[in-house]
Amino acid sequence: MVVASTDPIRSAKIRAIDLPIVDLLAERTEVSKFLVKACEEFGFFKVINHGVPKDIITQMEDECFEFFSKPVSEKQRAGPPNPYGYGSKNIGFNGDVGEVEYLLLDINPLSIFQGSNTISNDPSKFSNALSGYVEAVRGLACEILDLMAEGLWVLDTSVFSRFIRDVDSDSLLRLNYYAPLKDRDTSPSSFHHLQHQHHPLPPLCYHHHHPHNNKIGFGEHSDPQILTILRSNDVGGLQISVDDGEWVPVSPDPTAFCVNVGDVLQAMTNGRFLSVRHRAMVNSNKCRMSMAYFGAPPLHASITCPPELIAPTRPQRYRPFTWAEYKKAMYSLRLGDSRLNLFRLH
Ligand code: GA4
Repeated sequence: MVVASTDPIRSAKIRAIDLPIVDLLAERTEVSKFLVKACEEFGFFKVINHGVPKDIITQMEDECFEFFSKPVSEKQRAGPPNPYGYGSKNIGFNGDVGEVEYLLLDINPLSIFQGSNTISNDPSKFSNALSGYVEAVRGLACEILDLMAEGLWVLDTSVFSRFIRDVDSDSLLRLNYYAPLKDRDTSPSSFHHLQHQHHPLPPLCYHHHHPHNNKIGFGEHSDPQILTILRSNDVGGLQISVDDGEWVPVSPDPTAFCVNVGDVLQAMTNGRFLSVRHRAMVNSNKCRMSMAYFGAPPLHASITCPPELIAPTRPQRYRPFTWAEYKKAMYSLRLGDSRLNLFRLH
């Protein structure tokens, strides 16, 4: 991949549309302008030269793989996900299902170690990997949010990042594991798709051919929080919904982070940035692993948009609300329901 430092936004072909690629080493004002454009047009972009050290990512991914490789009965010790913990197939509390196993992690520094007892045989190794990863992606999220505020000409450039820097931030980390369907083969004949071959294979990870598999791993939804920073292995599956209702696949890139706008950021930008619907499909042959950091406000933070983003031609679109109120709405609805519309003024 050629990196042109003067051109922070470049194009990666993903069949029908080009997903913006933001190079964080490019010139700051250029980066902020392009970030705004990407968020207004797509709500999704990839970030390269993000500064998160490779070993921090690898350590967390190794822990993730180790966990999902365990026997189900052991994984279940870390469940059910209410709201944190291990879950399989059931998503949320209102009957949503998907072909996915996941671990929802409370990343409050005080809870990190506690929670890791049921997740890992070496809880301090797990919690060290987790806190290192979370600290790095939180830093990246803050940097991106500050750049966005600059690009929007908002005077207080920390309006967005302040929430996720707050010690009471309700941010979380989600680890997802999408095993290829129907693959209960006993011969681990082909597993070159796995990045960490030194690990024992998880039970459902064997290579098989199901060319026309379009099972949904995690159904369509928008992310409720401020910003999502997603890292996946080299296996595709993420799709985003574009204007015309078409689903567009996002090509996997383990060296980049895929970033998307959440509902709260759409509200805080008075609807300028889009919280776009997306979903994850199960790959027919390979295991997909992803790690999503969701940057969220503290429960009692009041969510409003800065005055600079309101104009006679763009009146205030959402009423102020707290994150606690928003969470209540999100847990009472189905995964695919639109929550932000409940807070629309007109
Ligand atoms: C979608 C984004 C995050 O993965 C998540 C999900 C959460 C969950 O899995 O518990 C929710 C979903 C997500 C939105 C609506 C509710 C809550 C499942 C669900 C049906 C962790 C989050 O914050 O909201």
